[in-house]
Amino acid sequence: MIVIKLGGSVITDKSSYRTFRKSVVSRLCREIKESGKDVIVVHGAGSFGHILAKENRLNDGFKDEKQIDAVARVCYDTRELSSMVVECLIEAGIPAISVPTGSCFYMEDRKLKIDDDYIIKSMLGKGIMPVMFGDVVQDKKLGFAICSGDQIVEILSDRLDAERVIFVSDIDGLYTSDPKSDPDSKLIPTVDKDTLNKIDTRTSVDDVTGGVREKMVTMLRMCNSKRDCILVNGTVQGRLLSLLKGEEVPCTRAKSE
Ligand code: IP8
Repeated sequence: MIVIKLGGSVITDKSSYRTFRKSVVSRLCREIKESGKDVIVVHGAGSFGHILAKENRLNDGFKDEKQIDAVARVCYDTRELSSMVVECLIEAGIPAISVPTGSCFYMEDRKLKIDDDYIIKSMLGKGIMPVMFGDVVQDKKLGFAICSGDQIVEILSDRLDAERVIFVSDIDGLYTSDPKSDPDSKLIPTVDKDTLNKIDTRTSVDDVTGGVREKMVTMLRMCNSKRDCILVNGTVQGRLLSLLKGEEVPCTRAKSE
């Protein structure tokens, strides 16, 4: 099983509220289908989640009544986004069902809990892809909190014993500095804890669940001798497909100790 996270930066325009990149998502879904691999997709929230979540400090948990409208709005927006992603999967010939994280599961102090994975495994057993996504989730300690798609990826990879995890983003991988502002920055093909500590991974885009550094830390935590963890650019046509086919592509791989 391969777990693929379609990042918010690739499926939406993160700087513009509720802007879905339909043609990019359709192409990525076709690439997944064409690879013939056993894949489960998780997606981020992008501009369908982060803008309002940040404005209303939803990741701080319940602080005042004024946040409640925003909780409902963000849940509405992320569900709409997920329906659009699932539509692209179905159009590509992949039967998929959106499984809203905040409607099916809960959190405890910002940690996602999936006590019962029957829904997920039952769909998979029937050849249906359950699609989970970054969402506002009810939290037993904080009232509610933001669950990032990365957290979901981490849990699913363990539960489904994934041999590979691919984070699809809008950059080729991890760079020595921000490639959007520094023309001399270089792609790092393999990253370990030491390399990560030495580089500058600040990003300019607002993100309530962390940027590239957080992603790398997650990737390093998830990879092991049996599980590969890779960050790849999904905005380049055919790159995900090549990676899935086992070809060499520009990307960053997390290296286990
Ligand atoms: O885009 C964040 O999920 P992510 C979810 O995977 C919300 O970090 C609602 C901001």
